[in-house]
Amino acid sequence: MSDTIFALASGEGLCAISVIRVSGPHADPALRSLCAGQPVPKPRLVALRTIANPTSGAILDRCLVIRFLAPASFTGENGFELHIHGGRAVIVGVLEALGQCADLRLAEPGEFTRRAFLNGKLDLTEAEGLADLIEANTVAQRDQALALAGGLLRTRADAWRRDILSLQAEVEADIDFSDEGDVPSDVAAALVTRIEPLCADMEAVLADGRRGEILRRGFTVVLAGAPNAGKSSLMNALVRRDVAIVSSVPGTTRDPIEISLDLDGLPVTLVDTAGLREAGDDIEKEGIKRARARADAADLVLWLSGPDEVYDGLGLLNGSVLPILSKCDLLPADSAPEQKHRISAHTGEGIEALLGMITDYARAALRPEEPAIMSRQRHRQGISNALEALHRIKQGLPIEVGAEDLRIAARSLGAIIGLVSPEDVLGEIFGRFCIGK
Ligand SMILES: Nc1nc2c(ncn2[C@@H]2O[C@H](COP(=O)(O)OP(=O)(O)O)[C@@H](O)[C@H]2O)c(=O)[nH]1
Ligand SMILES: [Mg+2]
Repeated sequence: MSDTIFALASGEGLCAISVIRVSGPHADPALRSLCAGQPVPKPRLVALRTIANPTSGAILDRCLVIRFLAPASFTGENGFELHIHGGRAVIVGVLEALGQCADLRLAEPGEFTRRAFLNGKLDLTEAEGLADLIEANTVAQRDQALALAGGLLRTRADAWRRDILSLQAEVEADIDFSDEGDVPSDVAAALVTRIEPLCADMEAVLADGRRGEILRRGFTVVLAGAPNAGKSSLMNALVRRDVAIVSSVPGTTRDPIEISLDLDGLPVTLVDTAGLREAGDDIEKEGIKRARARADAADLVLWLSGPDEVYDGLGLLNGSVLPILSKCDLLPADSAPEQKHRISAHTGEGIEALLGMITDYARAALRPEEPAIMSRQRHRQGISNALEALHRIKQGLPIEVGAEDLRIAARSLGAIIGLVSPEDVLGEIFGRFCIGK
């Protein structure tokens, strides 16, 4: 029998109502001792109850209670929720009282969702979708999390897996009964043709430019250029508040500074870096090294150079680079326009337009109108492993080897949805949840 767990499910800090959830076989006795002398609420109906400490009898709150009976609950176990007043003393009092109830203990991070998974209430991808939903900061992240939590990847992976399992059954029957003539003997020959559409389907899903993963972490825009090019000033102008150090001393910004923005529902992370140039002291060298690493990993680099700039490090960078002419207020009004986007952090010229351009780049990379099927490396790995096994079959190995590869492919897809999930994989996934989820 599993432990009965409890936790504060709502956030810390001043709030009107806080939610405490309890799940496990001893939930009902605990509820009875908290609401001593009052009727036990009917399952799934909200009831108003006075909660008291079972040991001291001290009244803790008058609050709403919802009781759940297994299996009709989030975790699939017996449980209840208390919607108490949000004061610190109320929360602490109720948590203490629960701790005094027999066989109850504080939940570990993600333990409620882990139980829901173990009780078959949701699969691993749906659990990950819930974790993403809790962390979603922008509309596009929320939409993707809802799609994952709603079974978008599970449905797809499961359909592939079923197709592969039925092929596997045919192939194994063909191996077992090949002398008896009661199964089609051309199964082996047909196998390669039949896995072809599966391979094509998986390849199409894998060729997504990792947009689901980028959407989860945010589209990263790195501001790069020589020291004094105006990167930190531009960062401040873009976020409209003083977040980065603006200074006329070259090499001031030594550590990358990150700001997360919501641009039209898209998560965008701006990174201000140390200027890229030759040398300086050791600390600056390290800053430049980090700046280079960030620029190489960026989804988009804004390469800044001022009107008087001679150093052009554009060639140093890989990937998408948007060249920017900074400090354009220093140019005479009649100067010939360069083939660069002109901005001035001082006058604000070109800043709105630049935000629009960044948003367009992010939208093109993330394509938020259509939810991504994969949003984690784990998902990509599972599909790639399955695909690799199917590709081996196409090399025309003996049918017994083909049967084993089908088994590997099915198992890799099963791992995505959590049909085969080693303890360390589960620990890794659920350990990242917050306590109370
Ligand atoms: N005239 C003018 N000066 C600027 C502009 N942006 C930055 N500066 C100046 O250029 C110097 C370096 O700016 P900073 O943002 O620290 O550059 P960074 O080293 O690239 O981060 C500072 O003296 C800023 O005041 C601008 O748009 N116009
Ligand atoms: Mg700077």
